Amino acid sequence: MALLGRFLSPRITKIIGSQARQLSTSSSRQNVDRPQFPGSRSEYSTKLEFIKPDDFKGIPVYRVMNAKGEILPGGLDPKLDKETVQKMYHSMTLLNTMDRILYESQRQGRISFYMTNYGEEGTHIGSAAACDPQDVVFGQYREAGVMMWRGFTLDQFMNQCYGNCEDIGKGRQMPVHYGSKDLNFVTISSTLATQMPQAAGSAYALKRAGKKLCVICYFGEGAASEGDAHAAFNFAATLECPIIFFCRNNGYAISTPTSDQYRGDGIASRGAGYGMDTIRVDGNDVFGVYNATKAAREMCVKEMRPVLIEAMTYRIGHHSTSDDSSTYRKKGEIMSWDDQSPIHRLRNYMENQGWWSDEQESAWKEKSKKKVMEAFARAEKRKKPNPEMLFTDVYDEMPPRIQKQMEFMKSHCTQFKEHYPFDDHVPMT
Ligand SMILES: Cc1ncc(C[n+]2csc(CCOP(=O)(O)OP(=O)(O)O)c2C)c(N)n1
Ligand SMILES: [Mg+2]
Repeated sequence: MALLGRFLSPRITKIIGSQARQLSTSSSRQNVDRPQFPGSRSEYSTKLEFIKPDDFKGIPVYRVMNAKGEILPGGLDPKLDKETVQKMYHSMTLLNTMDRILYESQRQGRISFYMTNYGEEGTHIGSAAACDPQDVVFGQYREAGVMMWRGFTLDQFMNQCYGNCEDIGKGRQMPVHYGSKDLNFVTISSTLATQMPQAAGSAYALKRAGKKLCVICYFGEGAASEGDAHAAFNFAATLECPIIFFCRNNGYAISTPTSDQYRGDGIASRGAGYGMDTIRVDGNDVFGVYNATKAAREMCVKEMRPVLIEAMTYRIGHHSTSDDSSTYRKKGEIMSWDDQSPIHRLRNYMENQGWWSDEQESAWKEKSKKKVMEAFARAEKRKKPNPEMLFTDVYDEMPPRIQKQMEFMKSHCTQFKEHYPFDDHVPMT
């Protein structure tokens, strides 16, 4: 070093000196013999030992309220005001009523398809209430309650399911593929897990734009087996994106129970592997979900990093109207979960507070059913979209080849109009 110093400027000597000191500290670190491999943070061991998943206790399920609607000792009551709690209850029960009517309407052949949300109302409303309305939502398909909380109206739900001319998506999507730019809810794409890398990218964009907002990305435990889920987790973790990955673990991916889906401790156990803070929560405890999401949001927005929430719940309904769950699960199993319904729990809480009574319940039941039936009747009466809508909105200006196809469709349908009953459609131009 002294010899080198004679040939180098004092500044360079100083830099080399500090590097030499660093080297000697790292070699003294080497003396304690810590692994220096890039990509891990651990110690050496001479024990030939495999990590056994069963050696770990399962990840606990965070909850604050029991089935009787009582706040547990040590549990944090978020102390939401009466209006907010009643709004939560109204949304959860209105969602139930809407589900019943739209499910029946599919059975009667009035709409082509439907998916109910029974049993999962607590995950929707608890998480939606804890987010900022400007936070961007990416859903899977079973998150109608989140939209309802944000203000998607019964008419908007019904118009989408009927694919009528008032549908925001202009009747181009299957029922339940909702979306709303106004409500920052990205349109559903039910090809499993496609929303997840998109959500990570969107969170990265929010970060780059310096927004104090986050993305909340919902997905089922079944979708978590898709490659896209892993890509999304890793992108979000390495790029430190403000995103809440919200897993609705409802026990099934159509007919496949969780016992056949994975061998680890649910989805939460994967979070730490990606370097994400993670919590597992009782999805049937709306306040537990609220507290967990609120804390997760704060971490995302303040510290700019992703968080994983696994909300444990149960899918009470069939997967969709294309499924009959009686072929793969017992009625008793469903009944036992019905007793743990997030709706009953919240109602008990409200009654304990003196905020709800049997009279209020029956008045609300009647009122909410009427609201749903009226929206349903309005949606059914509306005309179907103009068939020309099939060709619009992909390009800002319609290219000549698409124009040609549209003209062909119009003349074909006019020539063979007896085969194309367009009377209940908005007329073509
Ligand atoms: C890529 C892809 N594969 C398969 C399907 C068919 N599919 C639709 S929903 C579903 C199960 C998803 O289960 P989960 O993610 O747990 O959500 P849940 O329906 O329970 O809410 C499957 C396999 C699909 N939509 N996309
Ligand atoms: Mg599932």
